[in-house]
Amino acid sequence: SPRKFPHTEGNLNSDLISFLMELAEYENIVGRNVFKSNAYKTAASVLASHPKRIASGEEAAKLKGIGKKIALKIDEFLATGKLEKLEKIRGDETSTALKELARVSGVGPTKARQLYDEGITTIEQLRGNPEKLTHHQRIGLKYLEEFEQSIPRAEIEALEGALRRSLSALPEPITLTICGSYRRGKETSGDIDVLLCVKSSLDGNATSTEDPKTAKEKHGKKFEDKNLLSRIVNLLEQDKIVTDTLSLGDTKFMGVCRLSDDTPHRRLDIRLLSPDQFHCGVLYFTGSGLFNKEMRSVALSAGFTLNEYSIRPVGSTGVAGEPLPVTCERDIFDYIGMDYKEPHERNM
Ligand code: DCP
Ligand code: MG
Ligand code: MN
Repeated sequence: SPRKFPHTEGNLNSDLISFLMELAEYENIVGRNVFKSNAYKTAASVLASHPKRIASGEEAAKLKGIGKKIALKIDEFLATGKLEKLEKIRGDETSTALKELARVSGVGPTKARQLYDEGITTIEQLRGNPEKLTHHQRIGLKYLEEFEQSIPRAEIEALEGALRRSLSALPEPITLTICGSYRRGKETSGDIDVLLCVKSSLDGNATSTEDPKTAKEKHGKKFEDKNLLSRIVNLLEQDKIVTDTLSLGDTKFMGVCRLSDDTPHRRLDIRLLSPDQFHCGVLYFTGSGLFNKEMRSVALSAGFTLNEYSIRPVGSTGVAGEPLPVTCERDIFDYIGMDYKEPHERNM
């Protein structure tokens, strides 16, 4: 999602949270070290939900998710009002260029470095060299400023109505759930995450010449109508909701949408799931990313493996078994012995 820094205004530790998020961004884009980046993000999220002002590194280190190295940085910041490491990073031309290039949707740390090595250091230069970019990255460049604007909740509500009206023209019944930060109750979002659920024609309706059981084993749980998602996207294009496609597969769409001519273009993600995958899909797609990471590790400790499609027991041999039946999100929490958390309690 395009916004890199969470809303921290008014938080008691907002100054600490923002330097940690700046370090997280640096480790991700410049350092290309996801582990270090996640450590800073986790520390920032821990402080964001801490009810008191942190007075020392020692006090911070008592919190789960904040280690010694970060505690030392907190001490330095509290004593001097800045961080030597960040001052250097801010003055470094390479870091500045890489971060600038990574503003473009589809340009990750590796692509940014590659462009930089080819002498591209600014967005302006990128605009002059579109041949260096993929289709996704060109669209990202085209809507750069629009994608960086956060989306008010009311706009997503209106879009939800428009999507439902549009989808009602399809012959098959389809359920729509908007997930992501919107479902977690956030007042603004970076993009729109739509989960669609359609009854797979593989259960029951065996019109294919291939034995359904064989087909399922071969392809996993997929839709017989492979064109369903592209039919959906066509419909949304006709109805002037979808304006561009970044990528389109059988079950995943990444693209661009717009509520009206008076609102900015917005990033839209759509996933199409079968009913047996729906609740694991909603859980995953609701996030937050850090919450998912935490929940997956609780699941593993309890002997389960959890992903966006299913929860499966892990046997003593380490081999995952068959997906367990799931009738609601709560079932997944129950399996792994975790207290149920409402979506708005998953904002870590
Ligand atoms: N997700 C995840 N791990 C990732 C990316 C995504 O677990 N690496 C899951 C959790 C996210 C959800 O997908 O909440 C949607 O991803 P987004 O990037 O759209 O993130 P959010 O919707 O949470 O925030 P934003 O408002 O920035 O879009
Ligand atoms: Mg989102
Ligand atoms: Mn998204």
